[in-house]
Amino acid sequence: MNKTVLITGATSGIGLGCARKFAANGDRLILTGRNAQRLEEVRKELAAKGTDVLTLVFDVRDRAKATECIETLPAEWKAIDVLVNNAGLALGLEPEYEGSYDDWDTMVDTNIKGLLTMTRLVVPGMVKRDSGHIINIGSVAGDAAYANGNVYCATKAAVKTITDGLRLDVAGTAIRVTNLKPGLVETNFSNTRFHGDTERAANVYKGIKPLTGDDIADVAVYAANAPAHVQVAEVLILATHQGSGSVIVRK
Ligand code: NDP
Ligand code: 8X3
Repeated sequence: MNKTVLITGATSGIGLGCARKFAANGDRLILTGRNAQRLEEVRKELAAKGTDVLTLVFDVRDRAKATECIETLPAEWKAIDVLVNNAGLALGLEPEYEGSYDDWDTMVDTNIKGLLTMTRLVVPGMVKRDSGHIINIGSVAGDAAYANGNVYCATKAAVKTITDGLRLDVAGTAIRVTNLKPGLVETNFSNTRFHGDTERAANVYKGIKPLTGDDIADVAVYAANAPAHVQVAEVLILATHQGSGSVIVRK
């Protein structure tokens, strides 16, 4: 059955992969992001293939704007079936004692507080309807810290705990809650992490075939379409030559 799927950070990488895969699955999409022009390009691409798309431009750290956008959704878009909390980022890769306060604030505000804001805004409607699915994009980085990953890893550990907490809180309803934990996915992630140092970013994916946004989206679409009694609670998705957050065998 067609679902209404809201994806945060749908302009790039895993979020864009999810937009394309849920569209191919026949779902209707609410795509959110900060870059209005990119969002419009994605909307046009998917609309050309027959997908009904609504775009919302806001930063997940802007709680007032996020609230306004969700509370003023047109009536026919209000019943969100699937929330994909994807918007997020890493900034920096350095020892904790040398980290940037600004980078830390941005990661905590986006990866933890932004995800919480969207959850708080969307899930009450799901509870009322006794129906829905929250798919949070966590990370292998949340399972164990890797060297110099410190605060980013902590935000993804928080995503795991927040996801587990929500699953407990809605266990009496038909709502399902999923934490997808990708390893190395080639997206704009490393460019952002290294503040636009494209050469350093490219090195992250050298000597290994990394995952793609589509690979993660495939798992999201599977989880959202599993039979109603099946709750895909957590999935760790690694490239074949990645053993853990810190073990990558390059050839
Ligand atoms: P990308 O940089 O390609 O995409 C990130 C998306 O999040 C972009 O659309 C970006 O928009 C958006 N975003 C970032 N900050 C905000 C914000 N404050 N408000 C709204 N949107 C925002 O990276 P990925 O696709 O790789 O990252 C998506 C998620 O996957 C993140 O949560 C990341 O932590 C997680 N992840 C990534 C892995 C990887 O190896 N790539 C592995 C495991 C998890 P904009 O263009 O405006 O910045
Ligand atoms: C992104 C994957 O291993 O770079 O969460 O932290 S990793």
